[in-house]
Amino acid sequence: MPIIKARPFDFQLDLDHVALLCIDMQRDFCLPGGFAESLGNDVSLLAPCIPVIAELQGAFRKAGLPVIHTKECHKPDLSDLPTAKRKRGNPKRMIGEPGPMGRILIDGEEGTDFVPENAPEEYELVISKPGKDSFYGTGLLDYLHRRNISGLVITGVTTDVCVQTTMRCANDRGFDCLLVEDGTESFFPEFKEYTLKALTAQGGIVGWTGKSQHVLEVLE
Ligand code: TIU
Repeated sequence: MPIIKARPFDFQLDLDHVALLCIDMQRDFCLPGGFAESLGNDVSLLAPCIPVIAELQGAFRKAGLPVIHTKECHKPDLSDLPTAKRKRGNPKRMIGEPGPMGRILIDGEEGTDFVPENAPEEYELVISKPGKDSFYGTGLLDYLHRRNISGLVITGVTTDVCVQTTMRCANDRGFDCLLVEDGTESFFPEFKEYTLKALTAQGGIVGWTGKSQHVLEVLE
């Protein structure tokens, strides 16, 4: 089985049972005028992972391996939005309110869609999720079981929020997870560093982290 150099030790990439998971590469998080900026974040901090994820997506597609996309969003009638989440952070624009890219974090709006560089192909699975955990309120687990997937190469934003939450929840559901270090970013660089360390401490208590270069080498 192909081996990827990783932390805390090598990761076995089982090419028959692996998928690339791209978490929330949405305009609302990555571009000015979106939800993340309305929470006071500097969205330019997320930019470095966009081309890295694009390259990984290309390599997975070329190898015929599944690429899965998540987007954090809510129904237009807000029936899946807890009041606590709507009010949290006292944002300039609350979820559901109009912004420069449509209603903030509402499924189907321009801002909720993916940045063009990381957009899904028509045939790829897109998971709309109301929370930070990609399994909560979604069909992700069923899909992974149906496809017989046991390993996830994880990318996306932000490292310490939706990415970390999803990786912990995937680990509890029995998946071997490799988080791509340069394929994820945070609004807080120190939180990214800390998260990578926390996930891999204690002999990989939650999983592995590794560089995109080593994943690409194996896929080629
Ligand atoms: N605000 C922030 O850092 N992240 C989120 O709200 N969602 C994701 O991480 N995708």
